[in-house]
Amino acid sequence: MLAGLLAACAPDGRGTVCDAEPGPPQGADDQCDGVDDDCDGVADEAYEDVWVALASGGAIYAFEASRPGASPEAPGVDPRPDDGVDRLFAGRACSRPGVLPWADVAFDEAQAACQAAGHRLCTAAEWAEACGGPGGEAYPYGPVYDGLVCNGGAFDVTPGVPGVQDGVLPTGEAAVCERAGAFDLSGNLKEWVDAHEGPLVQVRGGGYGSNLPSALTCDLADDLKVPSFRHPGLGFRCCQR
Ligand SMILES: [Ca+2]
Ligand SMILES: [Ca+2]
Ligand SMILES: [Ca+2]
Repeated sequence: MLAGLLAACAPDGRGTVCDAEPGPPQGADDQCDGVDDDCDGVADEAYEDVWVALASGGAIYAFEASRPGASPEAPGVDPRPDDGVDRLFAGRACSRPGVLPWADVAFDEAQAACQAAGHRLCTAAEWAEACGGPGGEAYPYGPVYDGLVCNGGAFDVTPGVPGVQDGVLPTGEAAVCERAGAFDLSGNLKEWVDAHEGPLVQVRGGGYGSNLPSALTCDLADDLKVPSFRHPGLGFRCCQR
């Protein structure tokens, strides 16, 4: 065979063989796209989440958690086979701007998704600090309710259409619903936190269908769900120490 050729006839004359050595996989696996770019068996392990530091230590996701591969139009794909077997989602959570957040998620799934990313669910104290700030204000934007800042029930997600439409927005799209770089702590999706009261778990911040100002505050602590509860308006975010 001539030097420099990569393919040659097989010894038995049937087909060709290639003498190239397999190279290293190409590219870092640093996009939260659900693709295992470096073929190490884990998708998106080098993706760097967007964090906001907490004064008390540690950090919180700047955005409501999203699935790998989420886009502004679609919340990403759940890769669990639809075979009726009860198993947790195996993928990681991501903190990314401008994508539909991860909703319809049970407490154990939210916890597993944070752990798959190397993190954990936020505690109630971490979550409340990020939302209200060190002074414990009622809303991410200040002490006084304003229904047009965060995506609660009074917020219209399609202003061109008559009436007030409720629905989920891509992460961070309500750009002034923010404190210190953390978005959507009030409204958009409600969020699981790792705070248990008997058999129930706390859900924080209110959501796109929450009409009462009191249901959208940073210190709301009486929205309790069973851990298996799932809803299109309920998501989570992750924290780390
Ligand atoms: Ca990988
Ligand atoms: Ca990837
Ligand atoms: Ca939220």
